[in-house]
Amino acid sequence: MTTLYGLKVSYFTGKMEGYLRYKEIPFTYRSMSVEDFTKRIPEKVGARQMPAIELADGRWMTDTSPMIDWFETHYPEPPILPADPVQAFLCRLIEDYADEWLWRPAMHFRWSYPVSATLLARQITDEIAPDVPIPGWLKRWRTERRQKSNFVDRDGVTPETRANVEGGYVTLLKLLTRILETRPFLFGGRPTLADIGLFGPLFRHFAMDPAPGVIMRETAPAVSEWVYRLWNARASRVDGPLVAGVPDDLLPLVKEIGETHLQALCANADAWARGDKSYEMVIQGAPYRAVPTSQYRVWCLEKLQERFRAVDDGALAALLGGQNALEPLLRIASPNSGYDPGRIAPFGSQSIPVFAQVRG
Ligand SMILES: N[C@@H](CCC(=O)N[C@@H](CS)C(=O)NCC(=O)O)C(=O)O
Repeated sequence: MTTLYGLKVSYFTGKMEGYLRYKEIPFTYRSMSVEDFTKRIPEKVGARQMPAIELADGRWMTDTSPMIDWFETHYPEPPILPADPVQAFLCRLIEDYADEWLWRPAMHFRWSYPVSATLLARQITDEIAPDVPIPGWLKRWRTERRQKSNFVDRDGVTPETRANVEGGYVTLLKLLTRILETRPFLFGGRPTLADIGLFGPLFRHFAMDPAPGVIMRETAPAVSEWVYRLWNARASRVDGPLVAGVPDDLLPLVKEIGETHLQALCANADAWARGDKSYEMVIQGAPYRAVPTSQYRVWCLEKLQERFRAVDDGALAALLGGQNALEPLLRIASPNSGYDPGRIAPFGSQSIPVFAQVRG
């Protein structure tokens, strides 16, 4: 049996569960213990991160994007990627934006607001560390401090960027509401990788956490409905057709990704090439400083460029160009992450986390 290790409040565990449930791939969920997270799983996969999967044959894997690609080769029907290569590329782009760019607002809304932080510190420690013999208040204090300092304070959230960090979430809700008013999922009648990618931040953080949750329920109920529609979707009964082509209502999302995530990927890849541990960037006018450089995110840009070049369709370049997203996608001539040269991800014991500098 496939065993998924994670936590019930975790961004990427939620993404993986959403995928496995929709595809009706049998699996058992196990809460990750502190021992799993800090020792057992890093020994198996390399990265200290969740989720991780142990297959029935004893092999381990991590990293949701390559894991989903691997499952797609074993459970191909119905495919999570559209047959239309332009739509498929947009799914990859939206997934990457959801995985990497929305991480910061998701962590900010969770850890900067006491109403969220208090609840989440309790939920996390109750699940990951029920038997650790130190007082509960100390476990919760340590968890809150670890998460806030690594993923908010040391990830560029400051008084100067806070409005941009929060505004990105509000913009996303507006853009998704327009799309979901006309169809159940981003590309039509069934989920694609675009929905699964967005599910990471939107389910376990933005819908479930108190501070962003109230914003979603009050201002974007169509998005709340989509979150739970996807959680309940099963391939054997949710099998509506996808739309033809790329509907106009998806274009503002591509533009938003070009202004935010792709700019950040370029700034990060430049810093990596210079050997800098952190970098500055201006996103939609907001000055982000001391953002930690991520080798993993250089790999993200490398993969996106590779996938773009594989499409070989002028229509895709025209679509991205029309939203100012082509230039940042291709700005860095050859991002060279040096990660996964043997193309063995999601397997192997050398996988890397998104941030190498996490403390605690
Ligand atoms: N690229 C990975 C990212 C996984 C990830 O970063 N997971 C978070 C929790 S949702 C984590 O374990 N972070 C490491 C930490 O907290 O130290 C994936 O797609 O699975």
